[in-house]
Amino acid sequence: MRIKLINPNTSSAMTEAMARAAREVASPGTRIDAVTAASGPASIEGHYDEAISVIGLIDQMRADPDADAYVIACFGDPGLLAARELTEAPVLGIAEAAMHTATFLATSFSVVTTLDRTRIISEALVRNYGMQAACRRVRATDLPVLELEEPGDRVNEIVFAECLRALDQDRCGAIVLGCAGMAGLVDYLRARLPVPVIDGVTAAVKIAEALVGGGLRTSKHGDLAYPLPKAYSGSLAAYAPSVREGLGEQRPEIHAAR
Ligand code: 5HY
Repeated sequence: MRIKLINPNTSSAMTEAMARAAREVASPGTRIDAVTAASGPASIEGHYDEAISVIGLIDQMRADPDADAYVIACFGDPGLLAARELTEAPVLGIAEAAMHTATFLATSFSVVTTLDRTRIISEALVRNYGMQAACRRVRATDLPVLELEEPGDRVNEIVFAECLRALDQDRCGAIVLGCAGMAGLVDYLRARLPVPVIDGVTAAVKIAEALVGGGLRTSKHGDLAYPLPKAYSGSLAAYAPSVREGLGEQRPEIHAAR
């Protein structure tokens, strides 16, 4: 199977680190196609960055409509439900994937993320995903996302220290890493922490394999049905959902409007 791993920020160094982590856990028959958004923010550190990043994400999906599954490799899960509307292939967001994975391994977890404003956004995701009962706390390290591009000793130690505080103060049973750029820190942290450390990129890849392997597809009933065909105007006209015919029903396709 082929999993399309899309980094919605424009850091190719971060994409390469995520691709390495994803390939390490992928099953022998799985190909990871990792791509970086061609347009959008250098890093995603707020609601505005997230909103704008969705265009670069959609561009990458439209450029490759036949992947077996898609992974949105940003902890804010930007555009997750929009992306699910566009395809029947499973689409995984790394925050959702990581939080669910944590609940299979522990009764509680804490998230360790980057900036304080990201902490607030992650807390909203916790509520959105119904994870309040399991998530003890979301913790910020005050590390900007791009400092994780080439993590060195300083970054490792800052994240590790916050994980230790989570174990000590939150009494959590697992740690969820709250940034795609932390995928490369997993081995360092797992070697030093007595609890499961969950990185969303690898969690999402393994869940994608399970869903595809189990023959499961994204629902096309209700709100995840294909977007309704209609005109879009101005600079976004090319993103208008259109209709492809001939499959027994008329349905918009992610590649139809290219
Ligand atoms: C991420 N930002 O995973 C997020 C998370 C964060 O560019 N990739 C980003 O720390 O805000």
